[in-house]
Amino acid sequence: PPVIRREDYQPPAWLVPETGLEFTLGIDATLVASKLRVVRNPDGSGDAVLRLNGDQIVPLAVRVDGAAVNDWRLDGPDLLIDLPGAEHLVEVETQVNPAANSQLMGLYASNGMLCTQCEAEGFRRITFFPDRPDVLSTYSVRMTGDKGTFPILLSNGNCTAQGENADGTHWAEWHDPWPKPSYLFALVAGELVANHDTFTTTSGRKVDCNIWVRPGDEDRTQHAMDSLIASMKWDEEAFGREYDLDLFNIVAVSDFNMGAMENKGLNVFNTRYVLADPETATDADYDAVEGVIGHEYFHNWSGNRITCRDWFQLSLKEGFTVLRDQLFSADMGSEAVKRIEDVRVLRSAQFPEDSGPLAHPIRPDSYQEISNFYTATVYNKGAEVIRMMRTMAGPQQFRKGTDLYFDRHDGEAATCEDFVRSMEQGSGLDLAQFRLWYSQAGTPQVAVTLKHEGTTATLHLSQTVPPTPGQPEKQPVPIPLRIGLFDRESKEHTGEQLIVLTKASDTFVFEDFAKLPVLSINRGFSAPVSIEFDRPNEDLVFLAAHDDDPFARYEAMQSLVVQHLVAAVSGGLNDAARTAGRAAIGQAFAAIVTDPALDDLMRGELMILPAESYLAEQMLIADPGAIHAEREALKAWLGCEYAEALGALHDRAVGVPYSRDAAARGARKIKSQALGYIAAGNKAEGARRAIAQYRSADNMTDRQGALLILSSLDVPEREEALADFHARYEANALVIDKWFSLQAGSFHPDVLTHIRELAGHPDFTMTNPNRVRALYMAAAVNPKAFHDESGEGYRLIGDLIRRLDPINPQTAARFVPSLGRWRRIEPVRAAMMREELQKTAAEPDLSRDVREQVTKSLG
Ligand code: B3K
Ligand code: ZN
Repeated sequence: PPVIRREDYQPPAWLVPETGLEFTLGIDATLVASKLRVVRNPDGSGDAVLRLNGDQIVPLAVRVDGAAVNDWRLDGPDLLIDLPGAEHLVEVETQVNPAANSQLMGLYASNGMLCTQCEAEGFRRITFFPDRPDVLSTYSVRMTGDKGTFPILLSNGNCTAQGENADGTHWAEWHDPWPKPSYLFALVAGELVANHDTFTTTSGRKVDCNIWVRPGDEDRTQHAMDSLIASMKWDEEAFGREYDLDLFNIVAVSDFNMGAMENKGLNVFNTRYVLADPETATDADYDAVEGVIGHEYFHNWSGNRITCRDWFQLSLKEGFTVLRDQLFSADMGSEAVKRIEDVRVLRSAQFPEDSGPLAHPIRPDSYQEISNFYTATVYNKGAEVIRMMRTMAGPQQFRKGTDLYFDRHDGEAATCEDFVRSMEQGSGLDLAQFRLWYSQAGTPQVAVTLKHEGTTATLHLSQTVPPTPGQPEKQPVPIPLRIGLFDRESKEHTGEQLIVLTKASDTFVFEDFAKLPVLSINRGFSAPVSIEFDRPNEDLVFLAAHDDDPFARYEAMQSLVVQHLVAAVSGGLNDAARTAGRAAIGQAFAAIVTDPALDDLMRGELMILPAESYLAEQMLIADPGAIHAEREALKAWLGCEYAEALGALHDRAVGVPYSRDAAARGARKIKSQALGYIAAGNKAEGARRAIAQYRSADNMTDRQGALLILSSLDVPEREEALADFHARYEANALVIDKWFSLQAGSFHPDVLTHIRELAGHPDFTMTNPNRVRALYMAAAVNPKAFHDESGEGYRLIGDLIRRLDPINPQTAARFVPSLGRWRRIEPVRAAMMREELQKTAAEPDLSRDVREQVTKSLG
């Protein structure tokens, strides 16, 4: 497959200022007639040929300026038309089969309704068009369909007219006044009901807000509506961005490849990020709904009003919008907890990407299939890169930078460079060297030493950016580090400072320290780097108990555990060292469990042990079996050693009645955390408490929390609870997803057998991405299942990729990176992982999506 390169960008030869689309809707045959006003781009190549992209469609009729023409031709999937003049009206008719569209790109059927997904290149599966983000057009849409099947007809912008025909069909016309790229087009038709509310913008525009769902689901939409209205208000206050249409529609669909899509005025969502009530959604689900609703809404400015020039600039909208949704969620809840969660996601999803065969800069240089670049690097590291600018500039200067960016590029298809330049000029930062963060892949490593002599503390920092595919040599990047130096006696620091490491290595001197201070570094995770700092356990215990930066406190606890487990796994711990290490961890853990000054949400966060994938990341070659065993052993030791305190914590939390306030959510969080440790330390006691919690639960957080514990235990209560859960929620697909996922994610000794049985369960289907992810993604990220020494876990995922690829290549490709980690895994497992990749590579009709990921993973 051809490689598309950033450096080859050419402006479009033709522009399409206006687009008219007429749909005659049918579940298995929809007719699409387009009317494109095309004009030669004065900044284009002057090419007389109009290239309209297509994908698995054929032109049924082609007209230019009203007359049928024959001098068109196909170039692979694309339609080429020779155009003599500077401006023409081009009309093309085509037909698609939504019911047969299992890829869920373009126009497809879900649950009897019709919907679209066009980003990145799905529009070309609906009609022929210059399907690239720098061709902006105003869209007028007319659709006609059976009134019974499609009572609701929606598209972007405003509904301008509607009516009924004598034959039982009806029609609607929609017009979107804002020019947009084709990837933001959307159409939805089907039986839907709305939760309706209004929001009045700061300048007085009254916006009708609708959350559309299938009849029966409307009672679970209030949280989504509240989140939408909160987002609209927040963006006005935090970024000065106001909504720009009189209507904002969100539609929930159950078959969807990712989370949601920011189509102009008509966001399409995966049901899992819309529907929530206490009975069926966990606290984490509530947070995810709020975060994703915010994210898609914020795209209206960072993505839609200013879009991307080409797909290499994806992080321009995604990284920035992730940062915006992170700041929003932080403002809606606990800033400290949100920051810790965001870092956990980055470390478990992005760090492995950065250190593996698929590593790429946040602004990639090339791709074969753009769908493969909707990654944690482009999204989450992209957000971290913009967050660093904010840290260096300060929030006020940063806002000047974003204001200038929005002002200057409104209505344009922009580049990452445009953003950086606006930020530079608006905020006053010099970002010359900082631009390397856009072009270099890999997580920088910062080695730290702190020395003390007389009254001087000397901090020495040195950085290396590891080589990544295609980038053997790296330059130093600017690394903003928030630091604090703590006096051991007073337990206070001398004031936080921001230092920026710009060179390969540098020294920073601090005066007036009678003794060696305790260094708190990368506070708030001010830079997305990994810190290498060898220091005594007592310093980490000190910070875990006293650091006033909540992230740093969490980090100290994590480092304490990471240091210990890495040493244990590498066989570097004698009995004495093991005992000393556990004692230090225990001391910090006990302080966390009992500290009356901590709120429970934060306590719950601090109690979480580092993920096995993050531990593996710390080792050049990891032995997943040993990591799992050591981590579980530590958990059991903590559970045993602190049984009493954990029991008391669980009892206290059980006594807090359900509500959505922070205290009650905190109680539920520590309830599940405590239960996990108790069960690890004492199976019978864990089972006893878990089944009691399960039976008395009046909300999904508690019920799922208890079931999660039970599903890992080999006890009779396990089957009882799982059967009850299934029977209770049979009719609710999102909850049945949980039922699949918690079993596939469990540490039960027979987890692989369970997964195999679940794959044959009547509720399992390969055509619904939520269900596929519920079973197989849970398995792929479950170290016990995936890395089972038999290799069964690798075969499971390999088989899945090969079976899913012909149905839904985009979703299939998402499973490849887990196998692609083989180079960092011990040789016996590595060989089995590689074998699955090779077996996949040998398939003759692999999609471009899977082909690219597999080839790079083997390469
Ligand atoms: N922009 C979409 C992602 C589309 C993914 C296409 N493969 C959702 C989002 O990031 O908001
Ligand atoms: Zn996004």
